[in-house]
Amino acid sequence: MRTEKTACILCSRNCGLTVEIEDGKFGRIRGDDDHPVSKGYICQKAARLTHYQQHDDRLQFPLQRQPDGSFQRVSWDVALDDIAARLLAIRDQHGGHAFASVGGGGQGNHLAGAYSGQLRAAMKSRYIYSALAQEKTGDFWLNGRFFGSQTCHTTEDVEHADYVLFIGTNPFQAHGIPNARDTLRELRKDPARTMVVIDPRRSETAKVADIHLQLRPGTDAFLMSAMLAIIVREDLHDRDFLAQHCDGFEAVEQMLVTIPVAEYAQRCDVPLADIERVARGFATAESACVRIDLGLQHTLHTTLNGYLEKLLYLITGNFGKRGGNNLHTFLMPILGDTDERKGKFTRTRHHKMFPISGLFPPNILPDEILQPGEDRIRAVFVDSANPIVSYPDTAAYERAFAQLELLVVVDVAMTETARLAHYVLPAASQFEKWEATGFNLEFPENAFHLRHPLFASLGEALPEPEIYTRLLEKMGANPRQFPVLSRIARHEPAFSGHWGYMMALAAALSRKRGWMAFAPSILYRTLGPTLVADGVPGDAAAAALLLPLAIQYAQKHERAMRRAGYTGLAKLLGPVLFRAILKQREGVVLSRHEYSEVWSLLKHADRRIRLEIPEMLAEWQALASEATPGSEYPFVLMAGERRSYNANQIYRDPAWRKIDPHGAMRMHPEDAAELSLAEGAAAVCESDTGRIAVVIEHDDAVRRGTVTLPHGYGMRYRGSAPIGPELNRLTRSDHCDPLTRTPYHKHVPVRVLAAG
Ligand SMILES: Nc1nc2c(c(=O)[nH]1)N[C@H]1C(S)=C(S)[C@@H](COP(=O)(O)OP(=O)(O)OC[C@H]3O[C@@H](n4cnc5c(=O)[nH]c(N)nc54)[C@H](O)[C@@H]3O)O[C@H]1N2
Ligand SMILES: Nc1nc2c(c(=O)[nH]1)N[C@H]1C(S)=C(S)[C@@H](COP(=O)(O)OP(=O)(O)OC[C@H]3O[C@@H](n4cnc5c(=O)[nH]c(N)nc54)[C@H](O)[C@@H]3O)O[C@H]1N2
Ligand code: SF4
Ligand SMILES: [Mo]
Repeated sequence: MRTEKTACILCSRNCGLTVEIEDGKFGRIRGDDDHPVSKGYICQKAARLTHYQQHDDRLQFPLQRQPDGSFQRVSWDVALDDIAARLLAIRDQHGGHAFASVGGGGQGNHLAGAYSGQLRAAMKSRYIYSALAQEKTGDFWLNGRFFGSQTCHTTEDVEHADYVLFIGTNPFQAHGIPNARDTLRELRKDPARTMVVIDPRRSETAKVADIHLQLRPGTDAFLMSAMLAIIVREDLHDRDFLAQHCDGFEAVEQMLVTIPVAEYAQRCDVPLADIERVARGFATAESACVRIDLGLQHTLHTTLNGYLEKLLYLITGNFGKRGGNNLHTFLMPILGDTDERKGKFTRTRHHKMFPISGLFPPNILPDEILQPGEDRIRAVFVDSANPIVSYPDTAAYERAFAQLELLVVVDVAMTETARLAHYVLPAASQFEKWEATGFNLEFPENAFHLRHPLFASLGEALPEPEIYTRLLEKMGANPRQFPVLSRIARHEPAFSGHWGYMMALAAALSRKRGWMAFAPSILYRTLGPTLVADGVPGDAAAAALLLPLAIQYAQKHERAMRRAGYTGLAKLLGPVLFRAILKQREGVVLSRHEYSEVWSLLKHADRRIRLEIPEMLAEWQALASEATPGSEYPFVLMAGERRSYNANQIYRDPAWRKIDPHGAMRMHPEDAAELSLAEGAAAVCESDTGRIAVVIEHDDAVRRGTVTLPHGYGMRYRGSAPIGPELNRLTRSDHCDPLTRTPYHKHVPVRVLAAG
C-alpha cells in the first residue's frame, strides 16, 4: 500500500486529497491537510472516486464503428491515420467552418484544452462549443463590458464577508465556494454576520441561512431591480466609490427612479418588507458580497440577471476589498476575449452567433449541423463532454450527430455520445496522467495544483496531449522533430531555469509564425522529454506548456509572487514557479495580492468600471412592460438540481450513489395530492419537446407549482436503458437567453401525469 496526493475531479473546487493505493486501486480517500486551498476539506462525493476510476464502461482501445453499428478495436495508427485523412479532406473541400470541436475539459482536466486548440488551428476553425457556453458566457460578456476584457473574471470573498447574498445557488450541495459546508457553518455561527438565500426552493443552504427569500422562479430580475432601487432611493449607495472608480452611474440611476418597487415585489411574490430589509442590510454592511450560479444563469433574463447582480456589489462599493467581490488571476488562460467591439470574430454560419470568451453555445450546434447547404458543420471532435446527455434537446443532438461525416469522441468511458461516433478514442483517466484545472479562481491568494499520475493507463488509453500531438503530426500540421530545441532542452544546465530553451523557442516561433499555434505540442515534444519527475524522464511532458505560462504569470504578478515566497532574479521567477508546480504534490500558492491591487487586474486602460451597458439598459427597461409568462403547462421544472449524489456525467456506475437511485422528481406534497401522486409513484413528465418517466418524491421545500429533477442521470451504463431522468429530452434549444443563447434549464414548462 502507498499513500499519494491528488485532487478530487468532481466539481470546480478540486479539493486536495490524500489517497491510499493498494493493488492498483483506490483504498481510503481523505482530504489533504496540506492542500493550499481546501486544507483537508472534502465532501461525501470524493470518497467514492473509485467508481470513476474503475467501472465496466471504461474504454481501453481505439474503436471504429462498423456499418452495422457495432464497434471494432483498431490500432492507434489505423484510427489516427484515417481521422487525419478525413479531417484534411473535409477542410480542403469545405473550409474550416465545416469543423467544430466540442467540450475541452470537465471539472478536473483542462491541460488537454491547450492541445485541442491546436486541432482547431490545423483545421482553420474557430468553433469550440463547450459547457461553459451554456451557463457562464452571460457573465463573461458582462465582465468584458464592465471591466474591459472577457478574461476578467470575478470571485467572491464569502469567507470574510459580513453580509452574503446567495442568489440562485446552493453551495451546501453544489459547492463553488471554498470549503462550502465549513464556510456556511462559520457564517451561521457568527451573530454579527448575515447569510441571505434567494431561491424558489428552501434549499439545504436556505435551511441554514438567516434570511430566505423564496421568490417565484424566474423573477430575480424584478427582485434585484427592487433592491437596487431601494438602495439608491434611500441613499445607501457608495457615492465616493462610484465617483472614484466608476463611469455611467447616471444611466443606472435614471433607470432606478422608474422602478415600481411594490409592483416588482408582488411579481416575485416576496413581501416588500423582506426585500427592504435585505437591501438595507446588504448596503450598510461593513463588507458584503454576492455569490450566484445556475439559479440565475439558467433562468429567465440570464444576462440581465448578471448585470443587476454585479450592480448590487458595485454601487455599494463592495469591490476591491476584503469580504467583497473581486477579480482574480489565472495561470492557465481558460477564457479568451472576443468582445465584438474590439475586432471581427468568426460567427456561426446559420445563427450568425458570435463567440463569447471564444466559446460558442451548445444550444445552436444541432442547427449548425443540420442546416441545408454547403455551409454546414460536417465534422465534430468531442473531448471530455457528453453532449447527448448534457446539452439541450437530446433528440436534436441525436439527429444532428447522425448526419455528420465524421464524429470522433475522446473519453475515458463509452458514453451515449461515443456510441454515435465513427471513432472512439480512449483517454487515460484523470488519475492516470498529469492533469490540472484552470479553475484557480481565488483572490487575493491564488493557487494551482498539478496532479501526477497514480495508476498506469488502462489498456492502450493515452493522455490527450499524446493523442492530439500524434494526430497533428499525421495531419502534417506540425513537424515531428525540432533538433535544435531538443538539443538545447537536453543540455541546458538546471540553474539556468530553461532560459536558453525559452529564448530558442521564441526565436523559432518568430521565424516560423505558423508554428505559434502549435507551441503546446512543440514544448511537449522538445522540453517535455527532459522533465524529470518521479525519477522518470519525460513522465511530466504534458506539463511542459506550463513553463511559458509560469513565465507570463511572473511578468504580470511579480510582487504578488514574491509575497507568496518566490525569490530570485526577476527573469528566473517564472521558471522557479514552474519547478515548484512540478514538485509540490499538494499544489502551490501562486501569488498573494493585496485587495487594493485588484485595480491592476482591470483591463480598461483608465482602470475604471463602466456601469452603462446599453444592451442591458434596454432589456432592463423592457421588464416593466413584460407580461407574466403564461403557459398551458402547469409546472415550472427546474431541470438540473445539484444533490448529494450527482456529479455531472463523471460517475457512470450507478453503484456510486448511496441514495436517490432514480433521481426522483421533487414535488410539493399538496401538488402531489392534487394529482394523486403518492410518494414513490411512477409518473410521466412532458414538455413541448419530449416526455420522460420519473419517480415522485414529496418535498415541501419546493414551491407549489414547481418541480425539480437532478442533473447527472440518464446514462446507459453497460448499454442498459437510461438510469434516472434523461433531462435534456425535455429541454428546447431555442428556450434560451436571446443574447448569449444559454438555456433556461431552470424554467422548463411541463406537465406531470401519473404513469399509464
Ligand atoms: N453535487 C453536485 N455538485 C455540483 C455539480 C453536480 O452535478 N452535483 N455540478 C457542478 C456544476 S458543473 C455547476 S455549474 C454547479 C451549479 O451549482 P448551483 O447553481 O449552485 O446548483 P443548482 O442546484 O443547479 O442550482 C442552484 C439553485 O438555484 C435554484 N433556482 C432555480 N430556479 C431559480 C430562480 O429562478 N431563481 C433563483 N434565485 N434560484 C433558482 C435552485 O432551487 C437551486 O437551489 O454545481 C457544481 N457542483
Ligand atoms: N438540463 C440540464 N443540462 C445541463 C445542466 C443542467 O443543470 N440541466 N448542467 C450543465 C452544466 S452546468 C454542465 S457544466 C454540463 C456538464 O456536462 P459535460 O460538459 O458533458 O461534462 P461532464 O459531465 O463533466 O463530463 C463529460 C465527460 O467527460 C468524461 N471524462 C472524464 N474524465 C475525462 C478525461 O480525463 N478525459 C476525457 N477525454 N474525458 C473525460 C466523462 O466520462 C464524461 O463523459 O452539463 C450541463 N447540462
Ligand atoms: S465534489 Fe466535494 S470533494 Fe470533490 S472537489 Fe467538489 S467539494 Fe471537493
Ligand atoms: Mo457547470
